[in-house]
Amino acid sequence: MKTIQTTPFTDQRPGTSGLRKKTRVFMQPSYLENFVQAVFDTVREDTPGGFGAETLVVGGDGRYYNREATRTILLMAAANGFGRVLVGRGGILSTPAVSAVIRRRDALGGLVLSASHNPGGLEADFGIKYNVRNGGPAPEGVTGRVYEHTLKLTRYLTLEDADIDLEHEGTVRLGKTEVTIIDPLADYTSIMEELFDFELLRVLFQSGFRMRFDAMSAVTGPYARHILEERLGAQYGTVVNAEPLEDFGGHHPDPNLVYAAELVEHLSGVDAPDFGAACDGDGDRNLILGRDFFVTPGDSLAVIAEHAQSAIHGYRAGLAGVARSMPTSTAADRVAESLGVPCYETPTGWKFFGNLMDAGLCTICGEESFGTGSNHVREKDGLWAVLCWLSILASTRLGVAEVVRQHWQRFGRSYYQRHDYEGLEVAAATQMVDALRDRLPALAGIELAGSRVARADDFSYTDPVDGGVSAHQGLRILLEDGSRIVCRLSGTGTQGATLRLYVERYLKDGGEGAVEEILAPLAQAARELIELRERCGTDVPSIIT
Ligand code: G16
Repeated sequence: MKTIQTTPFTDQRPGTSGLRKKTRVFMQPSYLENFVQAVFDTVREDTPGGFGAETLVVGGDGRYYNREATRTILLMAAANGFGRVLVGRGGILSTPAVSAVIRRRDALGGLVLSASHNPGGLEADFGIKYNVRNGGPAPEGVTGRVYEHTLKLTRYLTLEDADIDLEHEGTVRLGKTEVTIIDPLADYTSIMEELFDFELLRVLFQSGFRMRFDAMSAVTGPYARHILEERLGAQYGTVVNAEPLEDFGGHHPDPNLVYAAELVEHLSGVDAPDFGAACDGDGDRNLILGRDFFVTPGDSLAVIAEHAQSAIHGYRAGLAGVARSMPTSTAADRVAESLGVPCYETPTGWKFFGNLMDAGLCTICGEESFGTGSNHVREKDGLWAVLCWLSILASTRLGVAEVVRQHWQRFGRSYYQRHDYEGLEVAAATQMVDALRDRLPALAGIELAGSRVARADDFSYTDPVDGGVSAHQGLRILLEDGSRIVCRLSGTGTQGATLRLYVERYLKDGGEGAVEEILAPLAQAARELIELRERCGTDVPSIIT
């Protein structure tokens, strides 16, 4: 065992979802080690019995530096006295699979190596986050303490280098620690089999139903091939870009209309498959498409909640509640109301759903950032969403567009867009948001986009389970006609600042309006209100989703 002297880095405060930086930043001597040691020091404070009887799970999305980081962590976990470490073969585990393994194997927690939907490679992004015993991302109380530890760290613990074979399943010893290389697919697939009626889905594929799943050269390739093609009998070749690559084939593994353009193109025209889907780098986000039809994440959440009890085996007992992040469209609220269950509004970040689920308050939850999930794990889960949709299509015998149109007919439609302005200068962007925050009290009553501001506030969340307060979670401008503008800075970017402007308008018009037209006045009002051009020199979004 070696004790290595180190000095703190001052930039290791976890963001929306762990620590994300450029890969080269992580590759600096001691950078990864310091953060991991800070996590272990924090977690040890909450583990009075020490780590000797505890299990740690380690896995990542296979991006550049995944393997090296995994080896570093294994040596450190052994030096820090963990009884057992479970690692996905090849260092691979999708983010929902890490959550599944933690829960099923009663682990203390896990380290997830991923920068999610951000590109991978030496010149791209890397990330790490700690998940706690419930399988979900560490709550703010824990990440805040991790940050404090990073600021005062003077040493980290590791072992003499050892040659660890990550490529074959089996168990080796590192000092007193048992390291087991596990099949990355097994625990996750078992959970999917418990939740979904695989026989029903096999019959769907036998009936000639065609789909295309784009794994974006990222971690879901092996999972989707195994479940969709090998277990459910989808035609071989249904899963494309199925080989996880260290640089995701040079692509941006973010499943939206821009970065999954090839899939969108494939789903257009009369010969297109019935159903299209994609997942992101680490497998927690999803994109759902019908033939010439895009399902917004807010609608996807609402439709899954609407059909869960009748169409999905694992939810036949009904839902305890629904939850969505504040900027996510309000479509799910209306479904929850019709089901007679509560709908919780949380800040952005999956970690906020964990407490609700642990307390049995919420079964299904989702976010505008292409994340949907349920209490089967404590992460959002891309393939789970795909299997939900397949189950809904199998049980309703309708197409994707028909399912959504029926939803709009019944509940009305939330026209919704998110406009991202990337690469802004950090100081200018921060001042811009601060300035709007200062003006919020004066906005009530003013005319905006053909309506009047009913209320404007800086969203603050009080966790209904532990009473914890998370303030400054996004500026909300609520109009009298039910429209909303939300504005916040991203907490997952690795370069400059990204402003997210979310616009929503609810209409009970059967849903046939043109989204751009309906939302253009709100989007323009949002840009003007925040003085985007004046303060940041641009008002052209980098991407609209
Ligand atoms: C993470 C979080 C999500 C959040 C998303 C975007 O997703 O887990 O809860 O919605 O980032 O966050 P932001 O708007 O702050 O960039 P992922 O898929 O990147 O882990």
